[in-house]
Parts: sequence; C-alpha cells; structure tokens
Amino acid sequence: MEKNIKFPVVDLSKLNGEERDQTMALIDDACQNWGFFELLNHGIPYDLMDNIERMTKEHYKKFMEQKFKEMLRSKGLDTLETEVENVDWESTFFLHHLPQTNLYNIPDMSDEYRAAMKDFGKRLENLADELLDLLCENLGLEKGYLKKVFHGTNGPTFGTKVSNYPPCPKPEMIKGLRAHTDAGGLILLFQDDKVSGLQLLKDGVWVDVPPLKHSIVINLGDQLEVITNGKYKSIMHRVMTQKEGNRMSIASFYNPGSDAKISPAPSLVEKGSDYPSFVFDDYMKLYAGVKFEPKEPRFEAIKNVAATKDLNPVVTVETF
Ligand SMILES: O=C(O)CCC(=O)C(=O)O
Ligand SMILES: [Fe+2]
Repeated sequence: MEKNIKFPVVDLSKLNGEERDQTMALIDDACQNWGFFELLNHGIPYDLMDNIERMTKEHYKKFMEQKFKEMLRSKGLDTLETEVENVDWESTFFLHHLPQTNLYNIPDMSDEYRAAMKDFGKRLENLADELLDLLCENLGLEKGYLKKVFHGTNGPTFGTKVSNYPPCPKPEMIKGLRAHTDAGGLILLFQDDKVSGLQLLKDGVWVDVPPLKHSIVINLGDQLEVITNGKYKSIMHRVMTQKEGNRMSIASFYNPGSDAKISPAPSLVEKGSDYPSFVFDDYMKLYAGVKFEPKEPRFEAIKNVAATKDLNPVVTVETF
C-alpha cells in the first residue's frame, strides 16, 4: 500500500462558509483523480444512520445468515481449497425507490426497518440531487444539467443494495466483491465503521477506502465518465474478505432513467469525443454480462449497439 496517500474527505457543511471555494476544489480534485470521496456533515441525521446499522445487522442475523451458509454449501464454498473467481462472498438484498418502490414487497423487514429505509432513501436521493448540482458547478455546466440528462421519461432510477460480507476463513481464496466500475451515475455508500474491506484502484495500486463513522462514501459510475467526456472517471473498486467481523455496506445507486439518452456534454467536448452515445437501458443490458471486466471495451461495444439501432430504428405505431 502506498504511503502518504490522503483519501479525500469532504466536510459538506463548509459549503455554507468561508471555505466554500476550497471545498468545491476538493470535490473537483476527488472527482478527477480518485472517482471517490468521503462526505461528513452531509445532513443525514447520524441517529438515523445508527438505527439503520443496528436494524441491518439484526436483519442479517435473523433472516439472512442461515441462507448465506446454505448458499456456501450449495456452491461448494464451505471448503475453499482453491481460488474462486466467479462468485462473491456477500449476502445481499435490493430495495428499489425510483421510479417505483418495492419496499413493501420485501419479506422479513419490520415496520420500523422499512420506515427507516424509506426515510434514508429519500434523504440520500436529495443528497444525490444536491451533489449533481455541485458537480455541474465544478464542470461549468448549467445548474440542473445532470439531473435533466438523468431524467429520461420517468425520472431517475434509484435503488439500494443492502449487503453483508460475513467473515471468511480463507480470505486469500475469494473476494467479497470482485473488481468492477459501477455502471450508473452517483453511488452513495454507508459502510461499516469498523470492518474495512473496500478498496479502489488508484494509479495501479489498491488503496483502502477507510471506515469513518457516519460518513457517506461517494463514487462516480460509468455514466458520469461518459457525460463529462472523461474529465471525471469511474474507478475500479473491490471488496476484500476478512477473517474477522461481518462488514455491513448499504450502497445506493442514483442512475439515469431507463430511456435516458446519455452522451458527452457538448460544452465539455473540444474536438470530437471518443466516448459513446446511447440509451441507458442498452448500456445496462450490456453491463450485466461484463460487469467484472474493464470498462473501455464496454464503451466500444455500446457504440455498435447504438449504430445497429440507428440502422434498424424501432418502428412504433401511434395508437392515439
Ligand atoms: O460494499 C461495498 O463497499 C461496495 C459495493 C459495491 O461496490 C457495489 O455494490 O457496486
Ligand atoms: Fe461498486
């Protein structure tokens, strides 16, 4: 691990004071050179975060742990004799917030847990909106530009992946989550403040994303790299398994709507762009099969999807 690397930590409350310019510059530098930063004083009440953490850990113990152990047995992962490269050592469930919620269809959640997750989701959505405008300001894009691009017909897609990475007897044999860049827009992560594991790839070196109590870790997905014409980057990250401790991670993905048209922002393109233009849903279909591969071939492959669609436009019949 490289020494003297200072992971960017942004105190969002400083946006309201004398240090606004330095704070905006810190965010811009993090977006350009890290693809990640950690937020403190982000406005989400710390007691809400404490409650969510407690209930997520209880929920795992009560409803998920047994299923995880059964999964290990069924996939032959209970012995781990050789390195495993096509499975992740994680226990997850997914909540959808936008465009439609599935919160009331998820089994085994107490009313209190559901209500807290609803509140947390709404606050994260507002924080994502606020952050997108800070990015616009740093990029010289008009206020609301990114939100508008993400909107499509039905507004953004927003969902939460609730994960636990249970202790693993042989961490060298399997990852908690294999290395990938995120496909979407902005990711807001509430990670365990004690058990570490998340790492990002910076200049060829894996760097820890340090646990920091009550922080929200932000990272940028592939869509923001495309829209910013590469000024900002989505960064490879992975989760390492640990011998001790169960790592909680609640990752919320603020993504474009499925029919949103994504392309580099014209004001950020000087002499043509190597980045593709496409419909977000087409990107997601492609991503599903190649998530754990580098993004560059994905950016090339989506150009072919877009070109084929131009040649064979989908014919729609007007019915009214
Ligand atoms: O659990 C984490 O810290 C990160 C999860 C992640 O990268 C993902 O789900 O895409
Ligand atoms: Fe990720």
